[in-house]
Amino acid sequence: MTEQENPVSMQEETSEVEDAMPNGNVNDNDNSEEYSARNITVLEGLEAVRKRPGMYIGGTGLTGLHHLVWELVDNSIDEVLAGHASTVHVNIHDDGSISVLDDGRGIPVDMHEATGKSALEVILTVLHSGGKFDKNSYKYSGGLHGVGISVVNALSEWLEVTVWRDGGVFQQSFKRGIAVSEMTTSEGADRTGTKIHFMPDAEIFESIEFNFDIMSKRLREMAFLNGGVKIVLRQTSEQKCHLFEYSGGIASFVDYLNETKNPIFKEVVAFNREKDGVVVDVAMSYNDGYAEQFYAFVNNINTIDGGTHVIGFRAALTKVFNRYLKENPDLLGKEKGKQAEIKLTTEDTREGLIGVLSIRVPEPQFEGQTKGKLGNSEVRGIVDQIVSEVLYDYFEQNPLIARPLMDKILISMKARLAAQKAREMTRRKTALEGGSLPGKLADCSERDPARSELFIVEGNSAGGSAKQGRDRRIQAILPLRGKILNVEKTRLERVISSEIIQDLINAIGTNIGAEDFNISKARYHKLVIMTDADVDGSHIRTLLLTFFFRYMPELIQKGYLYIAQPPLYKLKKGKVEKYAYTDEEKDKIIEVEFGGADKVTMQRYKGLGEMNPDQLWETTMNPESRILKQVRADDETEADRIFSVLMGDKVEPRRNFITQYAKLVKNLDI
Ligand code: 0RA
Repeated sequence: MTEQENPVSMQEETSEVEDAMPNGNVNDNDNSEEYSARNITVLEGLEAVRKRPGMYIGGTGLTGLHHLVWELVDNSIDEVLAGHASTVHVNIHDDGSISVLDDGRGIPVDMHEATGKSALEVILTVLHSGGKFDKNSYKYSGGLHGVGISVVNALSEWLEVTVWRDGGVFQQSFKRGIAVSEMTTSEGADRTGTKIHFMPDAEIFESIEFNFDIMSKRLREMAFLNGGVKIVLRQTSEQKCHLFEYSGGIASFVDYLNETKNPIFKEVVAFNREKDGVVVDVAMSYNDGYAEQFYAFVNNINTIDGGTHVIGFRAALTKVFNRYLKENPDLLGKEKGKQAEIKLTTEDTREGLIGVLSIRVPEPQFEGQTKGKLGNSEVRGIVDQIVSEVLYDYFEQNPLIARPLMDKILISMKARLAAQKAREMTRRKTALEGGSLPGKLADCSERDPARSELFIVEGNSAGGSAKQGRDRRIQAILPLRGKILNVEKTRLERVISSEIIQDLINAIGTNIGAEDFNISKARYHKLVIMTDADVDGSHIRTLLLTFFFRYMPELIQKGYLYIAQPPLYKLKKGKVEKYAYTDEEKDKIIEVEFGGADKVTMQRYKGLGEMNPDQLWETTMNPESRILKQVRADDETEADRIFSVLMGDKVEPRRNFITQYAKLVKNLDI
């Protein structure tokens, strides 16, 4: 794996072109001449795109904006996959514009006799220009991908294209999709390739600011999914540069995810097969943890809601392990006799699994609200068959991998059965006692979850203040005594037998676990973690976040989880009292509001318990004046790595992480 921060060379590869065409300086000659028939087609196409951008790029928010880049990068990656290019450079320029450069063959520039236009201009201006020049007509295209460069052009305030081909340099400029110059030609190109440099149109997008981290994450993913492609992302203004190149493809992806885990076997199991036009690529590994991390892609698009390919994969996995067990009953040891009763479920085969499934389907149907789910029914059987066959053969030929893995899966099965028993007991207890709200919970009177808040409060004394200070109509308080379990190092059966965790689960009402978790049973739509502003408090907060991330991730995705921000200081001068939530704010209040430190008294709050109920209400709980930070996990892969590193049991990555990010650690969990 090669990823570098700020490598030595920050040179722009094509500086001579940059100089010849300064950013944004496009020749402004809005054509007033009569449009010929061909231009009308162009205009109609552009208008359609500008009128309903959502139909082409999914929306005009951050996702839609970044879609412009993915569209261009897809085209360049195709050129690499076809064997004509090696590298794709993506630059975020100082003015916020983007360029995508490749060293491929260059977009064709030959003139069409009939229209008097170059192929280049047609590709850039005609929607779905089709035919010979439309590479998308025969590639595997995904959801909104492959809509064409013309869509990017239509949604750009300006766009400049440069092609190096046949020893010449060809350039043309556009404004909002319309050519504002003829294609220019000059001699003396010593390379081939294509560069597209554009400024998104602020009239179309809610914001035109690109996000380096979003781009880095997706480009890394693209480099994994298209092994061998080299992608360089640069942002000169920030001196940032990431280089992604993974010759091992998705097996490298699994290696990357494994960095923070203890794999059961070193080798990543990886294979690639094709059947009925569907290409199936699998890479997988197991570790000694309990969480599953599984990513599924269709035509390079992350299918976060799964679909037929994932169903096929899971069915195959369960089948293969059950079959292997049947053929190798000695694995059961003393319980050999019970073989007939033992049936592994899909849950058993998913504990500690790190897997990437990447398939290519000629005509994918994406379903669901966010189009994150594959619907093609034929895919299920194809994936099932390929994975069953290949994986079973692999296990037969590699008993040194298969046997320890089977041992692990049998342990998972036993844990599942034990947890099931424990849950049944809890359910029975619940039924007997008629409702299982924890005794420590001071509930609110409101019954509508959308208007109810639960404060999860560290320590009993702070819990007492919170109970007295709260708005009892809408705010419930659950005090936690002591530290909660580190769920990263504990398996489910112990997690759910912990009293603190049971209180938490019962108060929230959703239950946990793949089968039992039910978001619609959430009793509050705001869960607020309120801990002291000291080391212990931040540890408890991280433990709680780990629990929510691992066992109730949907709460985070729905935006239900928050962190309270109690003030750090109380400042007083005469009768005037002020609260400061940061050190900067403290300095500012002293300077600006109190006119200097003279006669100012300052109290530093170390714990919530130091505030009386009124103060706690006013500073931290009152919806009118409080500050809450919403917990978000935009990048699940990164969040998983961070929790594994901080809470898992591998010391080395934690040490590296903490040294690397020492300054940032206080902001980690927001
Ligand atoms: C159509 C035909 C050919 C290449 C391309 C398009 C092409 C498009 C893009 C977009 C970004 N980079 C690109 N590189 C190439 C083939 C031309 C030939 O036969 O030489």
